[in-house]
Amino acid sequence: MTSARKRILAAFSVVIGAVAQAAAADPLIVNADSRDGQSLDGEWTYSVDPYRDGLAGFHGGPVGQGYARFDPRDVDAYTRENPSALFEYDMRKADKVDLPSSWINHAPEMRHYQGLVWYQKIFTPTIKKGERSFVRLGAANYRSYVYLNGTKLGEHEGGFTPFLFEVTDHLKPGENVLSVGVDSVRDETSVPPPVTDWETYGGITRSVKLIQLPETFVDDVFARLTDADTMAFDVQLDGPKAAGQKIQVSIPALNVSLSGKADAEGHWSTTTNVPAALEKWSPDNPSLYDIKVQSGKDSVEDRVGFRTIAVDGTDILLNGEKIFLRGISMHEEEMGPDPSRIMTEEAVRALFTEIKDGLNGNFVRLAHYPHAELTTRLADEMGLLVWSEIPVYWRIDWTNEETLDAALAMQQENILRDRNRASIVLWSIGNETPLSDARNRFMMTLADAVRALDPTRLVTAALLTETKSEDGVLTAHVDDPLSDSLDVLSVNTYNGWYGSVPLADVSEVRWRSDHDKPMIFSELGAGAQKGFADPDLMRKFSEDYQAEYYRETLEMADHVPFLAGLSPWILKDFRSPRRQHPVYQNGWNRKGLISETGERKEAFDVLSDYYAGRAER
Ligand code: GCB
Repeated sequence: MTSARKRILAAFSVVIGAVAQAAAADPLIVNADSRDGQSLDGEWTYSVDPYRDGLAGFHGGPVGQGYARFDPRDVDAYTRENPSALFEYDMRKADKVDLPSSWINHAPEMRHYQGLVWYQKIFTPTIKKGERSFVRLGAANYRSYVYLNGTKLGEHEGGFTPFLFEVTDHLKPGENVLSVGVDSVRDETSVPPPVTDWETYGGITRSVKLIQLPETFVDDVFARLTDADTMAFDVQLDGPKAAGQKIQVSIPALNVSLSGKADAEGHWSTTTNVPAALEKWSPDNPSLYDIKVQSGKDSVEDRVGFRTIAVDGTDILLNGEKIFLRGISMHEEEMGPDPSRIMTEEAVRALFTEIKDGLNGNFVRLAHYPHAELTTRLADEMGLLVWSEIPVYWRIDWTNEETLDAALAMQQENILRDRNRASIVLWSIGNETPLSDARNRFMMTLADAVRALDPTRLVTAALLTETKSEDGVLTAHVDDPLSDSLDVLSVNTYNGWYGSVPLADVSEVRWRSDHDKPMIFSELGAGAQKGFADPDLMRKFSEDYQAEYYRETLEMADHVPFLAGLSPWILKDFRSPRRQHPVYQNGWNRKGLISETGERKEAFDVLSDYYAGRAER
């Protein structure tokens, strides 16, 4: 376990006012995008290192000088002065690329590369005396090794959450060299494991930023409703003057202005009555408020919505009222023939508009890992309820403590990044995990950790069920032992596509649950290649089959009394290396309701009409 990870996990034991704080961990820098500093996006150079020579010598000893791609030296200038020196790389002369972006589109030969790639960025910072500086990476997939001017800052495991290092003492005036080795290869102990059903997208896939802050700064803010009448704020300061420093929270549009003092740990919690003027956030009225938290020389601003989410028996209640989640699942992949996970605002807006306006949806499942911060911010702004998930997927190494640590760390990084997003209503702790005692223990630990960090949202996981004949009726029984630890039961169901239930029988399947809890169909779906019409034979992969599958399955959904929503699989065809049918797939999972370029398939209208009807009920 890295020392950074140990510090992160230590944070779980620091519980103040029932909400775990990031106090004991490295600084978090909430709402980092809004902070002063310098973008390190744009031009970088890169060099592949398939034998990982930049991590160790070939006999296992220290890295040889000739292979140390994290070394900031100008190799060309050095060899002019030292003609006998041997270097087998030169980062300054290496190919240039624009980051953030997965490397799969850097060059044709990178398309299927899995392994270590070194990146280098040369930049000149503006150093302000007395300020602290941090290098923050929004995400790099999967394991990162970060160096500044040849000094190792640290490592990070996990492809979808932000991490940062303080560089106050490492920056120098003039040219600085940031080097990042990113290794996309995962092993059996990783989260997710090596086998998934999506493209790995190795590389630095989210923005890199040099953040500059006063010596003592506002590190974390958690603003939310704890019940219909109470607005609560937790603020965490970081720095030598944190203890006892004054803190002010204001929301001008609501006339909220609160102040207090940080305790010895730099923490302050406060509550106030919900102002009468508050318009609660909902998909129909996604009202956001400017909030400012000021302390000493620092202030941080955000736009935050306030709402409650709860369950009552088999219902989900948003702001106290029953809501049916009209959703769809989505991978983090932009539309177009050749995506490389560049999630610009335009790219996310295009996908969300298809959900909101095209499908009449109010909900999106961001599968199967934390998506970009920009994405959850746009969900806040556009009015989509969000399911946010960590990649505890399929065959996890349940008995391995380090695997559990990795999952806990990812979950913490995700929740602390996003717990001010009103759109997020469900934290999912995993997807389709095979039953065992070890799995139950692992997942229950995750559920407890979610509640310690954020007791204001619902915990769920996508579960598996079997459909069997009971007294001559096809019956699916929700009996996963994890159910007791979840607020909302979610089930992936593919009768009519996978398994032996014929499509014509799907609408007859009955659902039975041992729990008085809401259930969501977190997945259902069938593949179709856009343009393949087959009305007579109705073969799989035809648009006709997919549309019929939706009609049958939605009819089944209508007979489930405890169903509180759906997020069918999936909005858009997405890249998946395990899908290689040469006629229909060619590396794409075809269960999208739109093709990879955004063309709607027949089933799109089936779901859109169904949701229009559901919205009326
Ligand atoms: C599932 C998985 C999802 C797959 C999907 C499929 O159950 O959760 O990741 O992509 O099925 O298409 O088979």
